[in-house]
Amino acid sequence: MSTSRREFLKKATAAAVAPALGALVPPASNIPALAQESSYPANKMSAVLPGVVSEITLHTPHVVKEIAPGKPFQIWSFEGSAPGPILHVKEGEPVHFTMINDGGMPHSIDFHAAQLPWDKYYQSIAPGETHSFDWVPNFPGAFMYHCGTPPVYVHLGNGMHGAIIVQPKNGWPEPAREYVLVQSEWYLTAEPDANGVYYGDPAKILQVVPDFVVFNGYSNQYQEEPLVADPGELIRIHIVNSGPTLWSAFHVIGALFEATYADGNPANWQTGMQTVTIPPGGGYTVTLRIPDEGYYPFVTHSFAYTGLGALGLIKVGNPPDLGTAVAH
Ligand SMILES: [Cu+2]
Repeated sequence: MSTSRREFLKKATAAAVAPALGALVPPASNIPALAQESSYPANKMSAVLPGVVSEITLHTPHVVKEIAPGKPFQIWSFEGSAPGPILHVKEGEPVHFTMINDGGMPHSIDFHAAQLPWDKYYQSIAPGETHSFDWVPNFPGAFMYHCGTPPVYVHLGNGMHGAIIVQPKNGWPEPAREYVLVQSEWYLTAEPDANGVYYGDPAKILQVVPDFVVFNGYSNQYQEEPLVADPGELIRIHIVNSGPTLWSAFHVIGALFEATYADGNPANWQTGMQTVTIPPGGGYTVTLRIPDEGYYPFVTHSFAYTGLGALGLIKVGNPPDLGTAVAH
């Protein structure tokens, strides 16, 4: 298939899906009007859980990427995206970590999965400096990592956060299709600069008036590119809430969670849950098995925020185009 044909189909699918979902969550009035298409790359990422590593290197470049259609934003990043890369390590296995500050201002690291003295390991390093240490993840789970340089809410609000998944020593009882979602908020300056670029607005972060609430950094990105699964297949989703401030009420429309694990630890098991509460700075792992083919939206069920970009889809099997299904 040609690129233009593929692009056309992608846009056509998105256009067909959008009205149906629009009825579900009317856009909130404080979403800024869409600007012209920009030439900046989209801050999108795969939600698929990557393989386990024992070496982690994080650079801290400041980059401009679109965080929603027509909304280029200056991100303070780990490795050029926000959230930073999904990290996956194993319980009990040593991790060698290196941070290289190429961001033009002090930055730091804080691994929620680690047990380390803050005054020694989590201090800011200056631009041009490198910081390295070894640590061992002693608890399995879905954890946040972030820059902890003051003011922390500004470094978080500008994108310096991510998920580190610690695989249980003995693995999970059953293999599954595994995804990782990081929920976070974006707070934009009222106007872009001369190049059309928006910046983080510290006052709005403190007032908690987000322009976007998103999964993995980009508004509604999994409507166009849904997570996929087969009917009856076990799906395991690790969710981290990076905030900076809002709670997540994670819910999958049309499904129930077979198992839920607070902070992603297999010991924290519950069953039959409909919605899980994830605090800022916390995580959850949920499993579900969806019997019937179709589209299953996942949201934060905190509905003042759902329409700000916190709605994705799980596509189970090969259902007909959603727009067509609704239209007929
Ligand atoms: Cu920082």
